[in-house]
Amino acid sequence: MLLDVQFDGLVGPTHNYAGLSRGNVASTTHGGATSHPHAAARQGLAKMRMVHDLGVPQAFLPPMERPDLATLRAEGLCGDDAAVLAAAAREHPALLARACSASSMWTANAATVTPSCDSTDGKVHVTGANLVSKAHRAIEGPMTAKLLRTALPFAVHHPPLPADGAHGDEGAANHTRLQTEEGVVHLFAWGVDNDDPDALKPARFEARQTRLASATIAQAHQLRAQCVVLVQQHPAAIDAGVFHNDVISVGQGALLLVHERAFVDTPGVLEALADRLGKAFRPLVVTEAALAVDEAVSTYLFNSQLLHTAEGYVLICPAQVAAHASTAALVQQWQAQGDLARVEMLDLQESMRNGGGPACLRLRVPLSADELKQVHPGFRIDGPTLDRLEAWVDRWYPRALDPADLADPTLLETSREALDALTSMQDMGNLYPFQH
Ligand code: SUG
Repeated sequence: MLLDVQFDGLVGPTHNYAGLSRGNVASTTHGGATSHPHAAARQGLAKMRMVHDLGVPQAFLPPMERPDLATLRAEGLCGDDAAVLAAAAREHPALLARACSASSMWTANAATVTPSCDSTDGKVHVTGANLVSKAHRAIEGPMTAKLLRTALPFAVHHPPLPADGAHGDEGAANHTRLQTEEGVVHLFAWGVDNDDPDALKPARFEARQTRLASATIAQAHQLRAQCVVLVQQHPAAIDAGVFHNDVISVGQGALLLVHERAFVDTPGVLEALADRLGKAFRPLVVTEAALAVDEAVSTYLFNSQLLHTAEGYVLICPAQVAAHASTAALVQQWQAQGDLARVEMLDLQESMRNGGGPACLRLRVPLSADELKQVHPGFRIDGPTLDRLEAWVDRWYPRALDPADLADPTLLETSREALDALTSMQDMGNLYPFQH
């Protein structure tokens, strides 16, 4: 049996809003606002506790070190850490913002993962995302690789795709694995095809995932051709703020929640999926009349976390879904007709203000029971670990943070002490460059 391990990003002590993600409405709206790292981390941990209590295996990836001094030094800033921070704040504020981004918390973008039962060599395959379309995210690659190699030592780890415009890869945010008794599908959604001059393109915002990146990963992971479905995101949806496909569809097992305007040819996509998955495939299609795409973006209904549990499908929604009449009615209807066993609402406001909902905060790693035993124990979550992590957050995290605080060398020092305490508490070894 396959277990969908949920690897959540643990929010870091310098969680902040820098308005760095053009095309992501929440990020650009909240740039410069005061953030609340302690509340942000506790909200993320509350979600992990809920998932763990539902009987779904939960794990986490520790925060990256931010500010990332290596990014600043690579741009020629020198001197001790305090001098580098001061020079960056004074002369290169945009660079400093990039080096401080909270973005590694959204682990749905960390990688694409294939379970061993779907690859022809019978191995788990992992490709870390290159995230080249955003400068503040492109710096995550090396640390992501280190974390995933440490957490999943038994998997085949592929290097990120080349960091060029042809291979823009955003990880699992554009990838969904569906399964019924009849078949398995890996649905790869891409936004731009540089090899096809006639393919539609968004007019306002750039598409982040290229077709070539999706196709290359499907091949490198040795997915059987009949399992792979490559589809184009609707350019109009990208222009309305659907910067990743997981803002407009979410699937798990036999169930797919999807907006009718998610893809260029949504009926064709559903037909291709039904062909492979058979009668058990259950698409729940939301029409524009029931919910406009921009309402899907503002509520993040489709970024809810869909889990297959012993009691059936459970949907963990951001609180915004309960507060909006149309989305509240939709989830009620899905529950009433028996598609969902349970719906939960969670306050994830601190993440939502940067465009990250419940599904952005987790990377699904489907493993066999035997593989799950080989996950590094320091990354696994259980009740006592959650208690320890909460106490650790309470001890180290600032309650409020303004963008100007990010250049404070004391904040860097305290954050490093916190990360050092985390790796020794979890017996993770020396993960961070500052520990070497
Ligand atoms: O890449 N926001 C992230 C949000 C990622 C959401 N992930 C998924 N949909 N899977 C992004 O746009 C904002 C950072 C800032 O502005 O401070 C940011 O990077």
